[in-house]
Amino acid sequence: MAGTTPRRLLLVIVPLVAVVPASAKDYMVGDSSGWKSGVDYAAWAKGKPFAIGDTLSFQYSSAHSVLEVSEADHGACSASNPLRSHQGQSTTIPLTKAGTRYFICGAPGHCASGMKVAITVSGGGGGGSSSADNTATPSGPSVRATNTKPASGGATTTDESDSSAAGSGARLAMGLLFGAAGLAAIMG
Ligand SMILES: [Cu+2]
Repeated sequence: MAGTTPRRLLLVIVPLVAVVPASAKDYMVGDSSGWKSGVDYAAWAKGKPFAIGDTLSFQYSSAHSVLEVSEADHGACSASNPLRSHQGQSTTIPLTKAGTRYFICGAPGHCASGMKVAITVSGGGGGGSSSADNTATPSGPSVRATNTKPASGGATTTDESDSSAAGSGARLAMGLLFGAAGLAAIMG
């Protein structure tokens, strides 16, 4: 009874991979410019899909620092009451929860000359509609699953009934079914 065809294996693997969210991303603040004066960090941060699990990486010279501050202190460039203070020319900030976090440089005048950035982290789980892979159906919290299913389904289930042009929900259900069946085949 070792009848596990390669196709079955594929059907198992694809759904499992599709469900796992895109791997955590590390954002180098300022990209190749790093953390220094004269960079427009608002422009840098704009539109970036910061998500829970991602990290910020600040790379800077010893002239600078990274202070996490309140929204008010970010707006006022006040370094006198930081929530957290980082030095050492390389600082990695894990984005552990949804919300906006504010960072400025603690060196006098640097925040005013642009060393300030606000990072808005979107909610975790399925809510990440701002992820890179929102192509067709921006409908529910399971956007990732439904989006990837038609592509993989069309590619792999050639001999199965490919007739269902109606509704990605049916395709999703089918995909899960095939996945479960394949899993059962492997387990059993
Ligand atoms: Cu600075």
